[in-house]
Amino acid sequence: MKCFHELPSADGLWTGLRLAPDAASDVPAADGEDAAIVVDQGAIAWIGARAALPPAFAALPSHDGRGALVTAGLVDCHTHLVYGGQRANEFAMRLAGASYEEVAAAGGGIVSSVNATRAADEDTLYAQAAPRLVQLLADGVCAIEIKSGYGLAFEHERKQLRVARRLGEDHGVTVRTTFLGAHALPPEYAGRSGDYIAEVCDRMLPALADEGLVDAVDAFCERIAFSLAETERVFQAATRLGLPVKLHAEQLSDMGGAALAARYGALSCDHLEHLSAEGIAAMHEAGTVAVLLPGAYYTLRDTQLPPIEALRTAGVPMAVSTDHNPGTSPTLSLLLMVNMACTLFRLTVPEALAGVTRHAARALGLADTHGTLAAGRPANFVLWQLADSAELAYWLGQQAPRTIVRQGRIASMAHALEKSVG
Ligand code: DI6
Ligand code: FE
Repeated sequence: MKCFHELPSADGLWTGLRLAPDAASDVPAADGEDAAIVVDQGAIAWIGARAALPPAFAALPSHDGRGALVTAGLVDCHTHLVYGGQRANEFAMRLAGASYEEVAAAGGGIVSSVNATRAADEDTLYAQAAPRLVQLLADGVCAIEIKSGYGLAFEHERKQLRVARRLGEDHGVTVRTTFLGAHALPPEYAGRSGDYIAEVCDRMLPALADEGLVDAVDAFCERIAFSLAETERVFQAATRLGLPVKLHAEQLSDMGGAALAARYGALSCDHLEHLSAEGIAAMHEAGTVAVLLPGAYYTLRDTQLPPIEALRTAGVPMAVSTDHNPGTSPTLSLLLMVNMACTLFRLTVPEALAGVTRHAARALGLADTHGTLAAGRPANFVLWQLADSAELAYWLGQQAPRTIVRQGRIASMAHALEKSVG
């Protein structure tokens, strides 16, 4: 595979584009109008209706988009991409009737991935995660969150986060790392969750943050994971270090985690099948994004839908993500999640598309640089050979032809775009 830095530059004038609804934040061009984008030194220098192109740009080398639909680069705002092994055996157990909680109680679940992750060295973890990242990126993803949480001990959490950073550098993709030390209780701390939380807050987090490995802090607040009080200790530790927080909240039961997270100004609360009216109000008040994860809902054959209509009415921004992980959401297609968010959760197509662009960027604290197209932002956009933006949600597990511009480089060219020097 070509190293990212050897890929062709996207600099120049991109023409023959149709901006997808909601794709751009400051563009006068109407949806569907013949639009153009100027890329200069890896950033968007101008975007708008072709007819309004400033003459100074007209003579730049041009890339003919041939009528392609354009969206901002997609953002996958919740993944557990770096781990050892896989858990197909649990899939079989669940098919035979075992619940997620029963699988965990039988020694499976998160802890089995912890064992495989601890056993793998950094290069092995990297080698396993890199092809997964490549597959995710093929859907047009330009920014991704990667959580730790399968190490659950300092050196193993560090290993995961270092791999996440390396993946971002090598593949030219924006990676936001999230420390999820409070994901599960490691077996060596059985019966001593308070001691483990102290280790997470007082040793692991400060040292990892000191190494620049932590962009945000997350916890799993659930009956099978950590209590509300333990979660709050993690948030206090993050706040002391000036790090933003997020939370796996109300997935299996209503623990009141979302309201707690909102009190700490959380970037996002994720899962939310059992979210209460109080949680919604608190999230709205705090500007916290609701991250919906239809892959986990589907895999667990959950029947409790997240309160979509109430979130919509309250005006809480809704993001959609893969939650890629080996236990409950082994998917590597963000577009499949767009489809499922519509089909299973009844999001409208524009809501689901905003969920993997604008709102997903906001859930990562990247609203100023990712998720919409505007002059001054890094050039992250995707040209889709599709007639209608609804096709981004409609096709079920099929790859539409696409040209991906990521961090100012042409990362993939699914059809032959003409490049003529003007
Ligand atoms: N929520 C999830 O969906 C994953 N972790 C979490 O906190 C599941 C992780 C796993 O089962 O390995
Ligand atoms: Fe998750």
